[in-house]
Amino acid sequence: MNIAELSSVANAIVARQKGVLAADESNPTIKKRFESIQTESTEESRRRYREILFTADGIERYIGGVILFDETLRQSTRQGIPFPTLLSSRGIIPGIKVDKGAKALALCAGDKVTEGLDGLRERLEEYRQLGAQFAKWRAVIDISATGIPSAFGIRANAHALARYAALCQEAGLVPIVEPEVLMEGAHDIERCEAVTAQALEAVFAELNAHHVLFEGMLLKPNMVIAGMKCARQASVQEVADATLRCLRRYVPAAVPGIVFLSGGQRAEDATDHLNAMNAMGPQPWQLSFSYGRALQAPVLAAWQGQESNAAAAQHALLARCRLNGLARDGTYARNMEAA
Ligand code: 5MM
Repeated sequence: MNIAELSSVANAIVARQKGVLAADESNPTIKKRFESIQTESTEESRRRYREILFTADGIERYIGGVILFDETLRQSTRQGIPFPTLLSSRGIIPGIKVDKGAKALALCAGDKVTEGLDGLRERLEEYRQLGAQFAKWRAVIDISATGIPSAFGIRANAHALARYAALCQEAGLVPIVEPEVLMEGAHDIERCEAVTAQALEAVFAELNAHHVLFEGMLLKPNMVIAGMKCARQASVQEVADATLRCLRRYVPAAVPGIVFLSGGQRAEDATDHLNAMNAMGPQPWQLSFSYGRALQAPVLAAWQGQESNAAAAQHALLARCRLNGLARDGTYARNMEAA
């Protein structure tokens, strides 16, 4: 493991004003996204859509890394330039989603655990040769029903995340560690904070036990937020306060960056929340974004699967990236949305 290299890649991804574009939708997920714009999901439509994203002018100012799906890492532009080569040439670091999704945890009704550890060492070697410099693994923690997650469910996911992270560092890839407490459900913000705290505590204990170097990783957590169906939605400042309180308690200062997922928040809300946290002054870690839907929803809406809309889609992506770049500095304001 080259500590200096890992730490330099992790820091480059969260350099000033920069964050991550999560474009690692698995085929079932991208199919759903395309269905929302009446577009068929084929290998070529997925390739073209990702090409539109990755060739958008100016995004390199705000995007330090892009997370790719296995298929996308192997695809190329129309001119035959492999996507990882294209991204690297623009100063954007290519990354790869390496988990194989969340499955039911045996004998633990309602809990899920993310799979993908078998053969991971060999896959990481191949991904590195294909140009990936970082990886991502997502654990899914559902809190929509009583009794879940169980303490064991949290531990099983934390253990898997730590085994993945150690394998990544051994292979010279920066692990993005993503324990996602889902927004689905009617739970209040207090319950989200309690479960997020439990998850982060377990994750960092396992990372430590597995000798993972905190300086050479990034954390991708949920924000602390009320469930989508909760009658009382917290204010922007309440979300910022609760999220920072929780992170300060459980995330070591040695971690270079925290790159939030958006989890189904509206794009403007995800930007607003990130901005509010950065406006609260310097923190031990960079506070940034690794948004999927909150960066891409406006792009899909502009694109509609039509080649004639490609430029508009790229414009929408750059606009969203720029606003999140401002939120990295705490200088975003809602009235900039119309500009
Ligand atoms: C982009 O979506 C990622 C892959 O999802 P699936 O494995 O379900 O297809 C997802 O892991 C994503 O990176 C994070 O959830 C962040 O995306 P959001 O949309 O929550 O910002």
